[in-house]
Amino acid sequence: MINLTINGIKVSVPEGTTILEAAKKANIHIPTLCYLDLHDIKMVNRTASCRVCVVEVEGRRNLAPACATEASEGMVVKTDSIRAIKARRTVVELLLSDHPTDCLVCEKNTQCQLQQLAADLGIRNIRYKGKMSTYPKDLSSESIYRNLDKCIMCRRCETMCNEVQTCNVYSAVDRGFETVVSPAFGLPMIDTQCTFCGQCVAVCPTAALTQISHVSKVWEALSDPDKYVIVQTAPAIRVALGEKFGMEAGSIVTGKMVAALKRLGFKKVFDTDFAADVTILEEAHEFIDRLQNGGRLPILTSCCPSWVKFIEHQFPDLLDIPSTCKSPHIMFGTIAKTYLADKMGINPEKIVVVSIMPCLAKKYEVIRPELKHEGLKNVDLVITTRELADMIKEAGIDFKSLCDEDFDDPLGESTGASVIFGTTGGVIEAALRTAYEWLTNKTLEDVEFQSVRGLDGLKEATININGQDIRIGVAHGLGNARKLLEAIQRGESQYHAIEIMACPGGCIDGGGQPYHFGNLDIVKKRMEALYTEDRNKKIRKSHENPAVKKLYEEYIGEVGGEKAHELLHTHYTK
Ligand code: HC0
Ligand code: SF4
Repeated sequence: MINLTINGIKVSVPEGTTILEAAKKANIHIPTLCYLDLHDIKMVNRTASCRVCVVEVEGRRNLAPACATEASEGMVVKTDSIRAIKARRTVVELLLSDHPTDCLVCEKNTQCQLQQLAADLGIRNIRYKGKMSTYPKDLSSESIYRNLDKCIMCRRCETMCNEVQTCNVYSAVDRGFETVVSPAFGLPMIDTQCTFCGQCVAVCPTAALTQISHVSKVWEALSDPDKYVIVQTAPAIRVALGEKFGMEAGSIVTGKMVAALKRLGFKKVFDTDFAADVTILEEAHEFIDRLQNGGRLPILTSCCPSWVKFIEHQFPDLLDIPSTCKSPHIMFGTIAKTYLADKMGINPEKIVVVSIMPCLAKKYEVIRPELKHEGLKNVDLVITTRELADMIKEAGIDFKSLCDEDFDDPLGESTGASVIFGTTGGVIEAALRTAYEWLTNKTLEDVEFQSVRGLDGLKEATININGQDIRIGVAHGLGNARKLLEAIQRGESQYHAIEIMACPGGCIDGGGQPYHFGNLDIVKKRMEALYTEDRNKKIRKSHENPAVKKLYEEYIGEVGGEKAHELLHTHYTK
């Protein structure tokens, strides 16, 4: 162990510990900006580029960045000396000297870590006046808005994209003041291998990276008397939306969310979970068919659009292995514009389907041409959890005091299996609940598969079905997915089925969720809340959902049949 003194307090830490981590252990706060430690998903951004965390170390002439300086035996550190505080203020003023000061109308207003730091340090004027950068804004995609004038070169996006997601979209280009973090050759995002996972947006401390907002289009649709605007909510929204209204992380706000959506003027409020149950029927059927008829294994889940884009770009030779199922929210859109439209006697052209998603890739997914049905987009508009919170605030709705309301019928009925889609491991757990019963004709008593739960990047389970060991793999985070795909390419994969979600943690930590800036305890609480929702459901297996059974009886016919394929399945392109 190493013994050092920080602000007069003696601290013992293991060798290799930084001053920043040692100070944390002694409950001493050193402000940081570029530094980000997402320990559970093995991402640490320690570029030491911002120098906000500088501290005084006795015997050293220069101040040291606490995030990148290891503690050593007998070290005496001062984090709160006048010299350290003054240097920190200067650093922040220099950062602000070429930063736009349009905070009042900034996308990140009140959520910006630079703004918060300036407030914490009591900065009231900026002594330096710098040249301002004027980069063109990148609005090329449906998902990600890049405004490099607000980039502070923390490089978190680069670490996230290159090391965790292994997509290698960003690197630092140019020199000196002109240096920016950008795709190669300054390409617009739409022309890169970006998967639109939004994880770079989730870690950006300022508004250099944010989402393309579709809020005004939703308001327009809601006020159009010729439109019939319905909404569906993804599993992960209900356990995160409350955070935007000051509620504890992991608060389950399903009923309040439904009530708020009704007040916003949506004609019907439905649940993506209903379609997740449909997905399980189709996916379990496809799995059993491949298993029994010598089809290509492992089968890969296909509900995460960012993951689908990743395999299309990076593993085009493996496009025959993902399930052909559309994602649940796209299935929902198809069902709404066919079955529901018929049932309610509404012209599908008048129906506007809005999805509330924790995800930025869903914004891109809905414009994929192969996901149109009879010339109509399945889903018209996607807004994120953050955008929904903005709308609720804009409408003046007192979210916390709302009384719970129920989803509408028939596309609002769901099971516990579908709600856990929102967390890593949940889709495959839901599929196993159904596949086991279909293959054995026995009741699965214990529906909880603990080994596929939790935040480990790669997880596995083996379940014996009719004497055969079925091996399951789970990966979240695209870097982990890459490992499983490379094993498949080498012919070394032992799995029969694999679930992949692009975002570390799954949708609960999607790029459209409330910002947590590295506090993975929040993600764990959202995860726990989904498992609580599952336990609270009367029905916990997708194939027992009565509204889904009725959909097949009245409209689709056989699971995996011709109509099911026409409506609920898709294909992939290189
Ligand atoms: Fe997900 Fe989904 S679970 S991708 O994570 O499968 O975004 O929450 O809505 O479609 O259901 C996201 C979350 C969804 C879909 C579902 C799947
Ligand atoms: Fe990389 Fe994902 Fe950001 Fe695209 S959205 S640049 S893939 S981290």
